Amino acid sequence: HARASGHSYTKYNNWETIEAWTQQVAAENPQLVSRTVIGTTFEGRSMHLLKVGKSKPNKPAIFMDCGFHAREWISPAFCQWFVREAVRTYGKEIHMTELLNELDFYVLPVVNIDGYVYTWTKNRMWRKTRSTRSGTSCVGVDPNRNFNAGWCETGASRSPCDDTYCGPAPESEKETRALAGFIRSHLSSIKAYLTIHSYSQMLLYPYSYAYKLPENNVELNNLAKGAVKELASLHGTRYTYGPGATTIYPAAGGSDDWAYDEGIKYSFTFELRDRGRYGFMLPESQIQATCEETMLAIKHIASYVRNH
Ligand code: ING
Ligand code: ZN
Repeated sequence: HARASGHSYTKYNNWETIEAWTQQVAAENPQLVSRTVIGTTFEGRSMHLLKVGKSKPNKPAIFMDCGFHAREWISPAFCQWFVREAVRTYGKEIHMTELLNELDFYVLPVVNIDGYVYTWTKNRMWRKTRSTRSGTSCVGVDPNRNFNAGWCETGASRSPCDDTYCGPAPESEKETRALAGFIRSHLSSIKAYLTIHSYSQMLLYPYSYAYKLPENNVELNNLAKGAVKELASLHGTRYTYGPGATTIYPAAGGSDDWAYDEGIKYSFTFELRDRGRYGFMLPESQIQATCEETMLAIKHIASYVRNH
Protein backbone atom coordinates (compact mmCIF):
# COMPACT_ATOMS: atom_id res chain seq x y z
CA HIS A 1 0.00 0.00 0.00
CA ALA A 2 1.24 3.43 -0.94
CA ARG A 3 1.00 5.99 1.86
CA ALA A 4 0.55 9.72 1.79
CA SER A 5 4.12 10.96 2.00
CA GLY A 6 5.32 11.01 5.58
CA HIS A 7 1.95 10.03 6.98
CA SER A 8 1.85 7.90 10.11
CA TYR A 9 -1.07 6.86 12.30
CA THR A 10 1.17 6.83 15.37
CA LYS A 11 2.57 10.32 14.82
CA TYR A 12 0.99 13.76 14.68
CA ASN A 13 0.67 14.73 11.03
CA ASN A 14 0.71 18.27 9.70
CA TRP A 15 -2.19 19.54 7.58
CA GLU A 16 -0.43 19.03 4.26
CA THR A 17 0.09 15.38 5.18
CA ILE A 18 -3.46 14.94 6.46
CA GLU A 19 -4.89 16.51 3.32
CA ALA A 20 -2.84 14.19 1.10
CA TRP A 21 -3.95 11.29 3.29
CA THR A 22 -7.66 12.11 2.76
CA GLN A 23 -7.08 11.84 -0.98
CA GLN A 24 -5.11 8.62 -0.67
CA VAL A 25 -7.43 6.78 1.72
CA ALA A 26 -10.38 7.55 -0.56
CA ALA A 27 -8.48 6.51 -3.71
CA GLU A 28 -7.33 3.24 -2.13
CA ASN A 29 -10.77 2.28 -0.76
CA PRO A 30 -13.29 3.43 -3.37
CA GLN A 31 -15.90 0.89 -2.24
CA LEU A 32 -15.83 2.22 1.33
CA VAL A 33 -14.57 5.82 1.37
CA SER A 34 -15.52 8.89 -0.63
CA ARG A 35 -14.28 12.44 -0.22
CA THR A 36 -16.08 15.75 -0.71
CA VAL A 37 -15.38 19.38 0.19
CA ILE A 38 -17.95 21.02 2.47
CA GLY A 39 -16.41 24.49 2.47
CA THR A 40 -13.24 26.49 2.72
CA THR A 41 -11.56 28.02 5.75
CA PHE A 42 -10.89 31.71 6.40
CA GLU A 43 -7.42 31.30 4.87
CA GLY A 44 -8.83 29.41 1.90
CA ARG A 45 -8.09 25.78 2.72
CA SER A 46 -10.49 23.03 1.60
CA MET A 47 -12.52 21.28 4.30
CA HIS A 48 -12.45 17.65 3.17
CA LEU A 49 -15.16 15.37 4.49
CA LEU A 50 -14.81 11.60 4.28
CA LYS A 51 -17.90 9.42 3.99
CA VAL A 52 -17.09 5.95 5.27
CA GLY A 53 -19.48 3.04 4.75
CA LYS A 54 -20.69 0.42 2.32
CA SER A 55 -22.87 1.98 -0.39
CA LYS A 56 -26.55 1.29 0.09
CA PRO A 57 -29.61 3.52 -0.33
CA ASN A 58 -31.18 5.39 2.60
CA LYS A 59 -28.56 4.61 5.21
CA PRO A 60 -28.61 6.32 8.59
CA ALA A 61 -25.41 8.18 9.38
CA ILE A 62 -23.16 9.30 12.21
CA PHE A 63 -21.30 12.58 11.89
CA MET A 64 -17.93 12.80 13.64
CA ASP A 65 -15.53 15.73 13.64
CA CYS A 66 -12.05 16.32 15.01
CA GLY A 67 -9.79 19.32 15.38
CA PHE A 68 -12.21 22.00 16.54
CA HIS A 69 -9.48 23.41 18.75
CA ALA A 70 -6.12 23.80 17.08
CA ARG A 71 -3.88 22.62 19.93
CA GLU A 72 -5.80 19.40 20.68
CA TRP A 73 -3.61 17.33 18.39
CA ILE A 74 -4.77 13.93 19.59
CA SER A 75 -8.19 14.72 18.14
CA PRO A 76 -7.29 14.76 14.40
CA ALA A 77 -5.06 11.76 15.11
CA PHE A 78 -8.15 9.91 16.29
CA CYS A 79 -10.24 10.72 13.21
CA GLN A 80 -7.42 9.37 11.03
CA TRP A 81 -7.17 6.27 13.19
CA PHE A 82 -10.92 5.69 12.96
CA VAL A 83 -10.90 5.76 9.16
CA ARG A 84 -7.89 3.45 9.04
CA GLU A 85 -9.55 0.95 11.39
CA ALA A 86 -12.73 1.09 9.33
CA VAL A 87 -11.00 0.22 6.06
CA ARG A 88 -8.57 -2.21 7.71
CA THR A 89 -11.18 -4.29 9.52
CA TYR A 90 -14.15 -4.12 7.15
CA GLY A 91 -14.89 -7.64 5.95
CA LYS A 92 -12.53 -9.07 8.57
CA GLU A 93 -14.16 -8.16 11.85
CA ILE A 94 -17.88 -8.77 12.25
CA HIS A 95 -18.58 -5.72 14.43
CA MET A 96 -17.05 -3.15 12.08
CA THR A 97 -18.44 -4.91 9.02
CA GLU A 98 -21.97 -4.73 10.37
CA LEU A 99 -21.54 -1.10 11.38
CA LEU A 100 -20.32 -0.06 7.94
CA ASN A 101 -22.98 -2.14 6.19
CA GLU A 102 -25.76 -0.41 8.11
CA LEU A 103 -24.36 3.06 8.83
CA ASP A 104 -22.36 5.75 7.08
CA PHE A 105 -19.81 7.72 9.05
CA TYR A 106 -19.16 11.27 7.95
CA VAL A 107 -15.70 12.10 9.25
CA LEU A 108 -14.36 15.65 9.21
CA PRO A 109 -10.68 15.10 10.15
CA VAL A 110 -9.89 18.73 11.01
CA VAL A 111 -12.53 21.43 11.47
CA ASN A 112 -10.23 24.32 12.35
CA ILE A 113 -7.54 23.75 9.72
CA ASP A 114 -6.11 27.29 9.79
CA GLY A 115 -5.66 27.08 13.56
CA TYR A 116 -4.10 23.63 13.27
CA VAL A 117 -1.57 24.92 10.73
CA TYR A 118 -0.81 27.82 13.08
CA THR A 119 -0.02 25.41 15.93
CA TRP A 120 2.51 23.68 13.66
CA THR A 121 4.15 26.89 12.46
CA LYS A 122 3.78 29.66 15.06
CA ASN A 123 2.14 28.87 18.39
CA ARG A 124 1.60 25.30 19.62
CA MET A 125 -1.02 26.46 22.17
CA TRP A 126 -3.37 28.25 19.75
CA ARG A 127 -7.05 27.31 20.19
CA LYS A 128 -9.25 29.49 17.98
CA THR A 129 -9.78 29.99 14.27
CA ARG A 130 -7.53 32.47 12.44
CA SER A 131 -10.16 34.91 11.20
CA THR A 132 -9.58 38.65 11.35
CA ARG A 133 -12.20 41.37 11.56
CA SER A 134 -12.34 45.16 11.59
CA GLY A 135 -12.15 46.93 14.93
CA THR A 136 -9.66 44.59 16.58
CA SER A 137 -6.15 43.39 16.03
CA CYS A 138 -6.92 40.17 17.89
CA VAL A 139 -7.32 37.06 15.76
CA GLY A 140 -9.76 34.18 15.87
CA VAL A 141 -13.04 32.93 17.31
CA ASP A 142 -13.57 29.90 19.51
CA PRO A 143 -15.39 27.56 17.12
CA ASN A 144 -16.97 25.73 20.06
CA ARG A 145 -18.60 28.96 21.26
CA ASN A 146 -19.80 29.94 17.79
CA PHE A 147 -22.88 27.73 17.36
CA ASN A 148 -26.43 28.92 17.73
CA ALA A 149 -27.18 27.27 21.08
CA GLY A 150 -27.60 29.78 23.88
CA TRP A 151 -24.98 31.67 21.94
CA CYS A 152 -22.58 33.64 24.17
CA GLU A 153 -24.88 33.45 27.20
CA THR A 154 -22.46 31.67 29.53
CA GLY A 155 -18.87 30.43 29.65
CA ALA A 156 -17.95 32.46 26.59
CA SER A 157 -16.45 35.87 26.00
CA ARG A 158 -17.51 38.83 23.87
CA SER A 159 -13.91 40.08 23.80
CA PRO A 160 -12.13 39.21 20.55
CA CYS A 161 -8.83 38.83 22.38
CA ASP A 162 -10.08 36.02 24.63
CA ASP A 163 -9.62 32.33 23.94
CA THR A 164 -13.37 31.69 24.34
CA TYR A 165 -14.49 34.57 22.09
CA CYS A 166 -17.92 33.61 20.75
CA GLY A 167 -17.53 35.69 17.60
CA PRO A 168 -19.64 38.60 16.32
CA ALA A 169 -22.60 36.27 15.60
CA PRO A 170 -23.47 32.55 15.58
CA GLU A 171 -21.77 30.79 12.66
CA SER A 172 -19.66 33.87 11.96
CA GLU A 173 -16.79 31.52 11.11
CA LYS A 174 -16.60 29.93 7.68
CA GLU A 175 -15.63 26.64 9.32
CA THR A 176 -18.57 26.45 11.75
CA ARG A 177 -20.94 27.63 9.03
CA ALA A 178 -19.74 24.91 6.66
CA LEU A 179 -20.10 22.24 9.34
CA ALA A 180 -23.54 23.43 10.44
CA GLY A 181 -24.66 23.80 6.83
CA PHE A 182 -23.68 20.23 6.01
CA ILE A 183 -25.48 18.85 9.05
CA ARG A 184 -28.62 20.91 8.39
CA SER A 185 -28.76 19.58 4.84
CA HIS A 186 -28.37 15.94 6.02
CA LEU A 187 -30.60 16.04 9.10
CA SER A 188 -32.88 13.29 7.87
CA SER A 189 -30.01 10.75 7.82
CA ILE A 190 -27.76 11.91 10.68
CA LYS A 191 -28.70 10.03 13.86
CA ALA A 192 -25.68 10.88 16.00
CA TYR A 193 -23.18 13.70 16.32
CA LEU A 194 -19.76 13.05 17.85
CA THR A 195 -17.14 15.75 18.35
CA ILE A 196 -13.65 14.89 19.53
CA HIS A 197 -11.69 17.24 21.81
CA SER A 198 -8.99 16.89 24.43
CA TYR A 199 -8.13 16.80 27.23
CA SER A 200 -9.79 15.64 30.53
CA GLN A 201 -11.03 12.09 29.85
CA MET A 202 -14.71 12.91 29.79
CA LEU A 203 -17.72 11.95 27.74
CA LEU A 204 -20.17 14.84 27.69
CA TYR A 205 -23.70 15.19 26.41
CA PRO A 206 -26.13 18.16 26.41
CA TYR A 207 -26.58 20.56 27.85
CA SER A 208 -23.60 22.83 28.37
CA TYR A 209 -25.32 26.15 27.63
CA ALA A 210 -27.73 25.80 30.57
CA TYR A 211 -28.39 23.71 33.65
CA LYS A 212 -31.13 21.72 32.03
CA LEU A 213 -31.30 18.12 30.90
CA PRO A 214 -32.17 16.72 27.49
CA GLU A 215 -35.46 14.82 27.32
CA ASN A 216 -33.59 11.54 26.77
CA ASN A 217 -31.01 12.20 29.49
CA VAL A 218 -31.51 8.80 31.12
CA GLU A 219 -30.83 7.12 27.80
CA LEU A 220 -27.78 9.34 27.13
CA ASN A 221 -26.44 8.69 30.62
CA ASN A 222 -26.74 4.93 30.19
CA LEU A 223 -25.19 5.08 26.75
CA ALA A 224 -22.28 7.18 28.06
CA LYS A 225 -21.83 4.80 30.99
CA GLY A 226 -21.61 1.83 28.62
CA ALA A 227 -19.20 3.65 26.33
CA VAL A 228 -16.76 4.64 29.08
CA LYS A 229 -16.90 1.13 30.51
CA GLU A 230 -15.90 -0.25 27.11
CA LEU A 231 -13.17 2.37 26.82
CA ALA A 232 -11.74 1.49 30.24
CA SER A 233 -11.74 -2.23 29.46
CA LEU A 234 -8.63 -1.94 27.26
CA HIS A 235 -6.08 -0.03 29.36
CA GLY A 236 -8.04 0.96 32.47
CA THR A 237 -8.38 4.62 31.39
CA ARG A 238 -11.02 6.27 33.56
CA TYR A 239 -13.53 8.68 32.07
CA THR A 240 -16.19 10.70 33.80
CA TYR A 241 -19.42 11.38 31.95
CA GLY A 242 -22.55 13.49 32.19
CA PRO A 243 -24.17 16.70 30.99
CA GLY A 244 -21.57 19.29 29.96
CA ALA A 245 -22.64 22.10 32.30
CA THR A 246 -22.21 20.04 35.48
CA THR A 247 -19.49 17.64 34.33
CA ILE A 248 -16.94 20.07 32.83
CA TYR A 249 -18.32 23.65 32.99
CA PRO A 250 -21.21 25.75 31.64
CA ALA A 251 -20.37 26.95 28.13
CA ALA A 252 -22.73 28.20 25.44
CA GLY A 253 -22.42 27.90 21.69
CA GLY A 254 -21.03 24.38 21.58
CA SER A 255 -21.61 22.13 18.60
CA ASP A 256 -23.02 19.19 20.59
CA ASP A 257 -25.79 21.31 22.13
CA TRP A 258 -26.57 22.83 18.74
CA ALA A 259 -26.73 19.43 17.02
CA TYR A 260 -28.97 18.13 19.78
CA ASP A 261 -31.38 21.03 19.44
CA GLU A 262 -31.46 20.44 15.68
CA GLY A 263 -32.98 17.06 16.54
CA ILE A 264 -29.92 14.77 16.64
CA LYS A 265 -30.75 12.89 19.80
CA TYR A 266 -27.37 11.20 20.28
CA SER A 267 -24.91 14.04 20.62
CA PHE A 268 -21.61 13.69 22.49
CA THR A 269 -18.37 15.55 23.10
CA PHE A 270 -15.35 13.39 23.83
CA GLU A 271 -12.49 14.84 25.83
CA LEU A 272 -9.66 12.40 25.15
CA ARG A 273 -6.49 11.77 27.20
CA ASP A 274 -5.02 12.79 29.46
CA ARG A 275 -6.11 14.44 32.70
CA GLY A 276 -3.47 17.15 32.61
CA ARG A 277 -0.04 15.59 33.02
CA TYR A 278 0.78 16.34 29.39
CA GLY A 279 -2.52 17.99 28.50
CA PHE A 280 -2.54 19.23 24.90
CA MET A 281 1.07 18.03 24.52
CA LEU A 282 0.12 14.37 24.77
CA PRO A 283 3.20 12.44 23.59
CA GLU A 284 3.06 10.53 20.34
CA SER A 285 3.81 7.38 22.31
CA GLN A 286 0.21 7.58 23.64
CA ILE A 287 -1.52 7.97 20.28
CA GLN A 288 -2.04 4.27 19.69
CA ALA A 289 -3.40 3.41 23.13
CA THR A 290 -5.62 6.50 23.17
CA CYS A 291 -7.05 5.75 19.76
CA GLU A 292 -7.55 2.05 20.42
CA GLU A 293 -9.51 2.64 23.61
CA THR A 294 -11.53 5.46 22.04
CA MET A 295 -12.48 3.15 19.15
CA LEU A 296 -14.26 0.90 21.65
CA ALA A 297 -16.38 3.76 22.95
CA ILE A 298 -17.22 5.02 19.46
CA LYS A 299 -18.17 1.53 18.29
CA HIS A 300 -20.33 1.07 21.38
CA ILE A 301 -22.26 4.25 20.63
CA ALA A 302 -22.49 3.41 16.93
CA SER A 303 -23.92 -0.05 17.66
CA TYR A 304 -26.51 1.46 19.93
CA VAL A 305 -27.47 4.04 17.33
CA ARG A 306 -27.68 1.34 14.64
CA ASN A 307 -30.18 -0.59 16.76
CA HIS A 308 -32.34 2.41 17.77
N1 ING B 1 -13.53 21.50 26.00
C1 ING B 1 -14.81 21.96 25.54
C2 ING B 1 -14.76 23.48 25.26
O1 ING B 1 -15.11 23.86 24.15
C3 ING B 1 -17.26 21.84 25.96
C4 ING B 1 -15.91 21.64 26.51
C5 ING B 1 -17.98 20.77 25.44
C6 ING B 1 -17.86 23.09 25.97
C7 ING B 1 -19.24 20.94 24.91
C8 ING B 1 -19.13 23.29 25.43
C9 ING B 1 -19.81 22.22 24.91
O2 ING B 1 -14.39 24.24 26.14
C10 ING B 1 -12.37 21.66 25.33
N2 ING B 1 -11.28 21.03 25.80
O3 ING B 1 -12.30 22.33 24.34
ZN1 ZN C 1 -11.53 21.54 22.57
